[in-house]
Amino acid sequence: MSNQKNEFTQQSLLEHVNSVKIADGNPRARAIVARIVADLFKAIDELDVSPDEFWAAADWLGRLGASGQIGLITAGLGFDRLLDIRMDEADAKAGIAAGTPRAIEGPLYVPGAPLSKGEAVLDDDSDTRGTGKVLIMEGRVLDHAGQPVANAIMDAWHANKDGGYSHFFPGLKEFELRRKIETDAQGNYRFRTTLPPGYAIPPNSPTSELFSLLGRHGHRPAHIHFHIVKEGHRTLTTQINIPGDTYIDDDFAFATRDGLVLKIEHDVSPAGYESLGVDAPFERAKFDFVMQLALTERDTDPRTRIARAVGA
Ligand code: MBD
Ligand code: FE
Repeated sequence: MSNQKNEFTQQSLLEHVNSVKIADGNPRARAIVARIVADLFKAIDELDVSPDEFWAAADWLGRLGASGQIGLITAGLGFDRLLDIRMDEADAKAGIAAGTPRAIEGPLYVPGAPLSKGEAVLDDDSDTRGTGKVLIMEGRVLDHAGQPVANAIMDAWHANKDGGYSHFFPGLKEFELRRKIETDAQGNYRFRTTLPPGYAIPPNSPTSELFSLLGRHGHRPAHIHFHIVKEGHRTLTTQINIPGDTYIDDDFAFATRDGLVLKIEHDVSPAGYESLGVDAPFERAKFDFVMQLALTERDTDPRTRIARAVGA
């Protein structure tokens, strides 16, 4: 009898890849990888993927990782929103009051922004100041029962006039257009900034390469991100959208939500807003954020999504 131990069919190779081991490893990791490998073997066979197609994809993945754009692709292919939908479903099933709709963190949150009490000027050190309309956003942070949350720490961050975020886009200052605001005793916050434009994925990049193959655009409507932390409450990660944007219902990252589009009042008088550096009529939006009750300590984790996942 000839030794056939190292000869495989597609099926026996798959079974071997997914069963071979010298130690238990991590059973959860083994189960997930086994499933993904099985699905990919199947896709390659059913779609008759050629070696050139496979190796072009492998090259693209390598370049994607090196470019730091994995978080753009996860968002653009709907995975970030999928995770939010699943969390919404889990809350509904468990009867947990929803609060302000969650919206994806995105790949561009940076912890450590300068902190101020009650109010902040996001655009005070930014070249973006003066390039667009002034927006003042104000309101309260409330708990699940509608009570004010004092001393909550709110991070707000957004793009500059060119759609670029500090830390990721050349030429911006360290925490430009990123601030932390601590709510006052009544849960109030307010800030001034320059209304941001939308965002577009970088041209000539692994992300734009895939999007052009898919015949898709890489635009997000104008938005501002928030991350709100307070002990006893579930960390709230969300975004608001600026109404009227061309892409308001066509976000490449699927992050926009109907409940998060601001209602903007035009030409508001600057009286009472002098501390925010306004001396002419501006755009104002009132918005209250509602936090969910924390059920576990992990719910209150203040870190970025990646740090939370890998313990950094
Ligand atoms: C962004 O500004 C953003 O918010 C997301 C989710 C993805 C890419 C760029
Ligand atoms: Fe963004």
